[in-house]
Amino acid sequence: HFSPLSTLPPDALLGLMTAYRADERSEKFDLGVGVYKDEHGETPILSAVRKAEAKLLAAQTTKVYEGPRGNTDFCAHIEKFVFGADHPALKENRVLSFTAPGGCGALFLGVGLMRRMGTRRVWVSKPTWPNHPNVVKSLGLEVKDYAYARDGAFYKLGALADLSTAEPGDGIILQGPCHNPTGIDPSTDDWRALGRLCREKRVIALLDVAYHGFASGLDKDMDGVRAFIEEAGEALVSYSCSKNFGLYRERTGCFLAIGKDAEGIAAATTHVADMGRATWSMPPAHGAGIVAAVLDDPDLRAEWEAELAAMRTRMISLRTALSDALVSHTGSNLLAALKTQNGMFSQLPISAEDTAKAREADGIYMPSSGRINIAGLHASDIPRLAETLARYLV
Ligand code: PLP
Ligand code: TYF
Repeated sequence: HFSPLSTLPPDALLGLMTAYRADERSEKFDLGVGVYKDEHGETPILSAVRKAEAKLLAAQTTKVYEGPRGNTDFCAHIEKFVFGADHPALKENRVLSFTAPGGCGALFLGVGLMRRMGTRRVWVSKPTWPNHPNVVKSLGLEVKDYAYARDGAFYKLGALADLSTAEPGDGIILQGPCHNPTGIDPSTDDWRALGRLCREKRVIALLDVAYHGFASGLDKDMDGVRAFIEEAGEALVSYSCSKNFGLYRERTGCFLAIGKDAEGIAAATTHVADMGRATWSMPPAHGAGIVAAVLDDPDLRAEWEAELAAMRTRMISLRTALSDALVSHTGSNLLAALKTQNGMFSQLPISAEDTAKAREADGIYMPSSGRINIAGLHASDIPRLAETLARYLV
């Protein structure tokens, strides 16, 4: 009975993770799946998270359902993170927020809501994180792509030219700070231009924020998103706590929307609740409870912010060292752009064929797109890695 199904190719990144673990060579480099690692090559539980979790477990009296929005205290914190604590829309009932199972659960709600609003096509950046087109297609919508990067920087003219052909009612996914896979982010002015375009063309945007705090800092990282919202007047937002709270497997995310009037948001709320009910019924509680416990307690919050800053600083220093080493080996200034990029990822100018060679011959694990996860490196790896990689980049 299952015979009509063809076999799908495995998820490239998850396959790479398994292959890296199975590789018995003593010298190997993991530039694959996007998880943060510390200088010991581990992805530890943040200390603020551990303490909040202990508090939560000690105080918890029941496991009964929280309700369709999940943890509303958590939701209120994420609203402030994204829109800013003083945003008038918060008081005017022009926002909605739901706890979701990870950033991906929130993405699913966002694209699902677009679909219910009549969207048939959704624009994604070229390149983008493969799960964006995956979610769009799984909901039966058509994927369109817009130019995104050129010479290591945001290609504003190309993006705006492609998007000028958008039709009213189309959707677009834009990534918040630390674009996956390029690390290239639009400037605040670029975000404004994108917001104006969406308003003029009546394109509904889903802003995907998965790396809040990994670029420049908690407040600064939202400048672009907030500028976009100011121009566009409305937006959907998917927010992930997987990376910035290190809560990956707890599946902790938030879906938000901001609109022009309370009526529209009230109606949208019923649809988001309906989609949640039809899929997971109620969102998971544990991760959201931890985040709320961290953010509710000034000491834990300060501790988390310091841990987040340490992750960010480490990534920036690895980025700088890798970029300098690659420039000195290749003589190519293109690789200097790595330093201007944000977050865990950058994309190297390498062919898919050479990524396979680098893996087989040199134990360098990266997906065929040439995306590298800089946060997977040790500082001591960089001289050897850069020397080996450079052979493929010149
Ligand atoms: N969006 C982007 C661009 C991502 O890179 C990720 C990464 O993991 C997510 C969303 C959502 O992650 P999760 O569902 O694990 O919270
Ligand atoms: O891009 C990454 O590496 C992370 C983790 O299907 C990830 O976002 C990778 C693949 C996937 C889900 C998450």
